[in-house]
Amino acid sequence: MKKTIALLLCAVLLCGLFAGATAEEPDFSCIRINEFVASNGDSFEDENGESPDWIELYNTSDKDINLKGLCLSDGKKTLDKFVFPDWIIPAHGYVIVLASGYDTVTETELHTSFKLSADGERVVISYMGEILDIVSFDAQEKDIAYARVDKKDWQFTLVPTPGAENQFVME
Ligand SMILES: [Ca+2]
Ligand SMILES: [Ca+2]
Repeated sequence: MKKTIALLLCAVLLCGLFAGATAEEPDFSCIRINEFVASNGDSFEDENGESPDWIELYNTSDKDINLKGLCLSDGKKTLDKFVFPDWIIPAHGYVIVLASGYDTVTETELHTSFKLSADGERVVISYMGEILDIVSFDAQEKDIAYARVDKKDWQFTLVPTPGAENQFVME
């Protein structure tokens, strides 16, 4: 009888573990805002041949991450202006989001409902109302990217690198 109870307990515990595993929250702590251009002239052209502002995210981890549910915005007031669909960011790889105002997702492109203001505002990523990364910026010049140097610091660069490692060139 004791053995049966012990087995039952084991079964209940295991079920609990599996239920916990399936309900696991995605871990977006390894996703960073890495670079953006808030006044795009010819630093990036989308599949319509247009030149929307763009935001680059970087995955600092060794794992591919599905960004589904991650939110992107241009301010803290409304965090979920753009919510990622099923979309993989590769391990140590990049995803470009187009701040075009079109609010559409195609096979290859993500377009937000908002644009970035060249006069300055914010880029924010969040999940379930919790801000994961935020960058505030002042006035931006055409085709000059604002790019992350390290965990804390950002710099302007004359060489925008959408989808590739940031480069810092100012002359
Ligand atoms: Ca805006
Ligand atoms: Ca880059």
